[in-house]
Amino acid sequence: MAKSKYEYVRTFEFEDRCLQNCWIVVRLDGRSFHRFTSSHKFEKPNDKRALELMNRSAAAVMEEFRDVSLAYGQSDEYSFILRKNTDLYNRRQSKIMSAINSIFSASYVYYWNTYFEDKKLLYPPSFDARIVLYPTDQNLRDYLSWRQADTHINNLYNTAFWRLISMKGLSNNEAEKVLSGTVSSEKNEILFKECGTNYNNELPIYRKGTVLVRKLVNLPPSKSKKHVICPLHVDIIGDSFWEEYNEILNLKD
Ligand code: DGT
Ligand code: MG
Ligand code: MG
Ligand code: MG
Ligand code: MG
Repeated sequence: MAKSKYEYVRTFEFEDRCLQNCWIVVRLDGRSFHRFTSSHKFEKPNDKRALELMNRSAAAVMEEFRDVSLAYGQSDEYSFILRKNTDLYNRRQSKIMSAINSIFSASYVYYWNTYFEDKKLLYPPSFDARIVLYPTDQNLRDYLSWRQADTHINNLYNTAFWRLISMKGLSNNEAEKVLSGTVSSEKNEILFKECGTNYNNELPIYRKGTVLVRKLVNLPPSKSKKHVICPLHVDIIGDSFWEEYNEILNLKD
């Protein structure tokens, strides 16, 4: 077919293929969720329904793209890990990142009512996205450790902050003063002594965030096996998770 004289505009497009042999990490983060969570009166510091809605939306991404081998979420963010040798969209960054963001954002709206039956969505939520490439398995594990350590630091602070307000009647400023300059062990102690809360008894989904993995399960009648996406709220910093799910790092093709 003859080319039109307009065809040349394609030469303005640029090559944005992700470097080969690297883990591809796509991280989404809610845009201005400070405002979104307050407009929708999310429970503080954690709204379980909101976290489950995030997990459902992330599972939708994994249902669509088999090359997403793991996802990790906390607060208003989700990270998707694509296997090193994925060929998805010829590894084109903009395609991968925009498709994942779009599936996730549309799912967040689509499933809103499943999780917030009594709450109307007041305006369209949106997410930003970035792609980061990690060349080594250690880099990837350190990335995920960084996100889970962030979950811990924020959740310990937020739990102590809101308990001081709701159980001790402190003002926001007073609670902030009590916590300023404290290290983790001191926050644990304030929670225990002042608020009768053992931090370790808080829900794992709040303390650890959510890891989505694929598990092979038996389907009883036919004894066939099927991959299902499972949410876990476990430590991913230590070695035991990676030993149990060793196929995530060792997948060849
Ligand atoms: P950004 O990401 O720069 O567009 O701005 P934000 O406002 O989204 O800031 P970010 O992502 O650093 O912080 C997430 C906000 O979402 C933060 O204000 C706390 C809020 N948030 C996340 N999960 C929950 C929840 O379960 N309950 C409540 N009440 N707030 C939450
Ligand atoms: Mg942000
Ligand atoms: Mg945000
Ligand atoms: Mg965030
Ligand atoms: Mg098209």
